[in-house]
Amino acid sequence: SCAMREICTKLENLSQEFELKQARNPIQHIDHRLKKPESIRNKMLQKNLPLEYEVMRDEITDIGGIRVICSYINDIYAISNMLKQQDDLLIVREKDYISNPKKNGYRSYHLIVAIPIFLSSDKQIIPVEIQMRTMAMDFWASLEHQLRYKSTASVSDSTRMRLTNIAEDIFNADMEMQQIYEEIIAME
Ligand code: 0O2
Repeated sequence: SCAMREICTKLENLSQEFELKQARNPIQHIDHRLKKPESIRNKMLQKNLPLEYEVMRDEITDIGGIRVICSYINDIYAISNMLKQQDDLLIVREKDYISNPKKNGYRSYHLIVAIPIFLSSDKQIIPVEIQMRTMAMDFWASLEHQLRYKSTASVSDSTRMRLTNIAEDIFNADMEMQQIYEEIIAME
């Protein structure tokens, strides 16, 4: 939670700077959550990992999770590049599910960063997962998460296909909005 707080502060600083310098803020909002012990346990079991503290510390990199909701797709890459330039952050992993969506249609940009946390007697390097997506991608992912991803009930192939098609439509809408925005900016 310390690591998550530090990264949230970094994102809030960027957001405030944008607010001051530019006519619009590419960050719509920032959410964060700490993964519940039950979810950590389930994830370790799913990955066939032994339920040991050291294994959890090394393998589960999204105990602290931050979600950054952006206006346009290009904003996501802009924010991610800014974070990558911060030299106290270590980039552990980058997963671009926007350019390479998951088979079910899931789109989002994931960055796992690690940050040093200074405790009373030692320094720990703690990972945090940052998920960045547009408002439209977030709408899909939030509902799909409830409907299918976490559900034990089986979902038919045709329902899966419908969800994938909606994700594709949403991506096309995001691209179109981005284009409209760029056209309007170019006219100013
Ligand atoms: P929760 O409840 O959101 O925390 P890997 O690192 O590749 O071994 P991992 O960590 O599953 O495995 O990586 P991945 O695929 O990048 O997924 C990380 C998180 O992205 C998930 O965390 C979800 O939050 C989100 N996510 C991934 N795939 C989907 C998807 O198909 N639909 C939705 N709605 N969200 C997805 P958790 O821990 O699985 O779940």
